[in-house]
Amino acid sequence: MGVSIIIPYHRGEHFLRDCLDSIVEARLEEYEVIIVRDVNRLNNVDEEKSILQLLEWYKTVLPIRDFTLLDKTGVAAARNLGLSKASKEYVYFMDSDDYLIYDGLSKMLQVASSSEVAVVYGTMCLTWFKRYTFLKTDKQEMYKDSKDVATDMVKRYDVSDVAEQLFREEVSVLNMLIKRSWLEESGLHFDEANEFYSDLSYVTGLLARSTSDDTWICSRSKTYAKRYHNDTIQYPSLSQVKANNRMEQFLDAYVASKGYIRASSEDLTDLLDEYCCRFLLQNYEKSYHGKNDPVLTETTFGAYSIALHDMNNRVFINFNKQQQQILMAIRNNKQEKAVKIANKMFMKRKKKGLFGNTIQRARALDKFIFRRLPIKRNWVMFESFGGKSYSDNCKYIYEYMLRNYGSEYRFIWVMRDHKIVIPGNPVIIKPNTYKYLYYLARSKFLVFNSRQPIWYNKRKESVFIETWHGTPLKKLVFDMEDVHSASLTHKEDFYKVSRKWDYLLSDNSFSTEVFEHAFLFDKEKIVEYGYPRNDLLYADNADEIAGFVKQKLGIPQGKKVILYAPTWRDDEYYSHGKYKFSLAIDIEQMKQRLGEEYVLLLRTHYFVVDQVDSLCGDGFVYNGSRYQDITELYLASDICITDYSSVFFDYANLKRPILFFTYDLEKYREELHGFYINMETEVPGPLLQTNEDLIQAIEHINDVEETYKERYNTFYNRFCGIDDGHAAERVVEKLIRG
Ligand code: C2G
Repeated sequence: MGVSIIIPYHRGEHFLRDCLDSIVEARLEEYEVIIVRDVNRLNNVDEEKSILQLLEWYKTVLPIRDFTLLDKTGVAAARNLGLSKASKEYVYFMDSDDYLIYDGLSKMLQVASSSEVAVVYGTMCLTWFKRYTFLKTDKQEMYKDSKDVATDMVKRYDVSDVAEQLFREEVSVLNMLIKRSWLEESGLHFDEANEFYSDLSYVTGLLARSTSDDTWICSRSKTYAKRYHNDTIQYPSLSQVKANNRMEQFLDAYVASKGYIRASSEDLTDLLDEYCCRFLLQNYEKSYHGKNDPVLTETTFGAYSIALHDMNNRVFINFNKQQQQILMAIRNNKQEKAVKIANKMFMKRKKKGLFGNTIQRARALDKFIFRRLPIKRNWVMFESFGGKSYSDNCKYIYEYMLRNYGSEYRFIWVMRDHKIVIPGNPVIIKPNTYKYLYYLARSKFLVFNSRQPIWYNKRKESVFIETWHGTPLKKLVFDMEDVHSASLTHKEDFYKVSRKWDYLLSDNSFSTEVFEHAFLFDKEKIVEYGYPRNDLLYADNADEIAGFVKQKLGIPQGKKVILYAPTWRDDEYYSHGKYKFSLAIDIEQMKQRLGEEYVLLLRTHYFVVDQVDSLCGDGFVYNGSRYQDITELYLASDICITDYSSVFFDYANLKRPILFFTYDLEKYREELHGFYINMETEVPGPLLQTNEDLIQAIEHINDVEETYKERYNTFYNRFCGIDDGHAAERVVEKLIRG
């Protein structure tokens, strides 16, 4: 009793690795893995080389047979070729971006071996995450070693029950263990002309050919993880591909499916017809609204009309009144009427949005009023960390403009807190208000340091300067495999938002390179001028500023300052964008051993919402978290402790000692983010795991400096080489005045 696992592959090595790893660990006995590569869809030769290497490696642990689709393309052709090569008693289709859950498939095989079964089909689990993350979440524990085969698996179905279950969800051939001889007798093939919906006619064909002697068994526990893709830009799944021929393709699959069903099988006919109506309703409205959406041509509309004509009236009862009206209009070939009803439904929803939803209302206001007003050539709008502070690159670009061209411009600052004092008397507005929209629409120059709202519609005449907020250590956007903390559509959203940036500021050539792949950003638009926020670190009056900052924070001038500025942790949060803070430093110990000479200045990341006031006030710990600008805190400090924050790239400009408190390095690197540089060998200071290590390093800070001198210099030259105190000047003179 063996199984041929058939996997079509065209792109996405990281997906395939997960898929094959899951087979390695599935505890299968007799099996073969048939991989059919669709080489016509590869991006380049390197991709080809790399996948061949990968397969060579996996061949050492798996019985892989690989084949290539030469003159054909598409998942249907790949599956047909795979089927023709299969040699085991059962076949099982997988997609290369999915993976098996534990030993589910081997249990399905045990069930198959115990009786004469045509098909054993498992239950799917839909997930956004890679296998590692999926298996780590507690919830998945329940699938592990789940019950024994007898209680867990064996549920016999008659074919109409199976059909009902499949048509209620999605008709797919995935996760079905099918007897090969039975399949061959059926003479079915996947329709190679159908790019998106070849599963429909194939599965309907299987159902239609099943007799009451053919047993189907369903597994109740989940055996297969089907992945959604959060990178729809580089790796869209078949269902995420934007294509305008979907309506035709679905209709072809529907017609072919209908051809397989025997006249007597009314149940199956109804299920298929209802499935078709649902597809039509879901896609009909889109077909005349969006740019990349499916198109419904007149001919196809006519063909759908004929299809609906042949359906039994009882099918329509399952839809609501308005849906029925649309279906009837299509059935009667009345295109105008169908559009009118669909539009009415659309407007009803819009109207609800217009009066009940702030974003919809804002959009309408922007479109119909603000964007029709002329753009103001001398208005410059600044936003730092979503309006959370007066800080970062934006602050220094603003202050340079204020000093040199103050009278020529009108400045607008986005600030959540109106009480923060900003020099130069700019217009202060709150984010996401009508005023915000108004200034966004009318300002010629927009200077931001993080993302602007996704709904922002840039005007051609405006200039959007994205200054970003740090040299990247942690992997960003398209270089991250899974996105844990942001929205699941983070990659697509980021892509859309970043297409509106005219310039992206970079601090060094390393960042430029990273931005190119992490943001899929055009190098031509990246300006490598250094960071304006680091200008202050080269100021002539740096000592004076340091004294002033200490005074403002109440730190005795005679004390040295240890700045502790960690980053945020993706898995420690209250809700999206609201992160927790847990202090890993033993303050009492540190105070006892270092309190004579030092104070500790705590600075939490701007995502963190926990207040640290309760930890301060004993003359040793000071709160720097409400301080607007961290660059001023750098100046006031003598040593910086950080972890995976981009803080150290900037701090290194001062050439003062940096300690890395990396007590959760493995977790952070492996699970949460991944890094661009090697922390062990490239950062300009020691990686310390415990409180004792930290204290000892500070007690012997001169030795630490000596040990890391050479590495610090290399680091400085690589990352701080452009910063010279004139970055703001370069931005303003070249991008705003130039
Ligand atoms: N920051 C701060 N206080 C901290 C940590 C960070 O004020 N305790 C500021 C610093 O200016 C830092 C910036 O926020 O450079 C970005 O913080 P990171 O910790 O690097 O994290 P993140 O916001 O995820 O940005 O390319 C940079 C990445 O996008 C990282």
